[in-house]
Amino acid sequence: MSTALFNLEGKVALVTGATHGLGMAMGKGLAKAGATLVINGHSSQEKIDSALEDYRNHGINALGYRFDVTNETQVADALEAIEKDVGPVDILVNNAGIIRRTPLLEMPIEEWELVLKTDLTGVFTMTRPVAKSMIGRGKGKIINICSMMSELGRNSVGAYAAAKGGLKMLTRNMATEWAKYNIQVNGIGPGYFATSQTAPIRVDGNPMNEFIISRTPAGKWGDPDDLQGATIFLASDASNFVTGQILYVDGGILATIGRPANEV
Ligand code: GCO
Repeated sequence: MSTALFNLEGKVALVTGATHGLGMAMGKGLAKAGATLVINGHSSQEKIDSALEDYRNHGINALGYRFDVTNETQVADALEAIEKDVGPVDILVNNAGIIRRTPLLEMPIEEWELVLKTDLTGVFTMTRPVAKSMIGRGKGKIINICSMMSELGRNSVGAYAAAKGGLKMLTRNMATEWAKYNIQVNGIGPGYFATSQTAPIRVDGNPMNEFIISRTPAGKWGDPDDLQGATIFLASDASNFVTGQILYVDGGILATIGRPANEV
């Protein structure tokens, strides 16, 4: 079988929130498949610079741009700079996101709005100008990073679940409206991965740690690099007739109701 289908040479791939964790792993995967990698970060230039050094240590000459995906002016300015530096974006991975773990009855409205704005509206504001440019070139790939919370609820992550549930449907509607322009829009739903975002619930003694390991048929937390295959597939010609799909990479969590603790 030819691997040309998965070859991303000549493609410019922008991954938002790619200074660490899942975003960095997916970025490295796209670069390994030949893409010119462009990363976004928001919190600090230092974080972007140290991430770029990490990429260089892996033989990847990525470019980094600091901007807020929810700010349309900053997005427009960044896309203009990216197009001048490396060309228009062919592959967009909307990974930037936050989580707040607060029960709904106690969640301040500001916290609710910040999570929905970053994790859902941020995809809308980041994607529209990129999609317009892709329409002009008659092709494009958009990958939205969803979650188990696109399907399942969990105590304390209500705003995040609302955003990720909404993102699943935004993905399907973008796919519906833009398929005629040869733009494929799909989602990846990571299960529970060992990242800084899950670190608070992945510590020994935290009941969530044991629960996730027992609830996941694979019996372990995912390694961020486990997302690279799905990302390359959805970014490549191998998925040219795949759109509006959410590919869950979750070690089997969504496939099962779980098992009793003492069942081997
Ligand atoms: C949590 C976790 C999850 C995971 C991921 C699962 O608190 O339950 O942080 O949200 O990060 O989104 O798909």
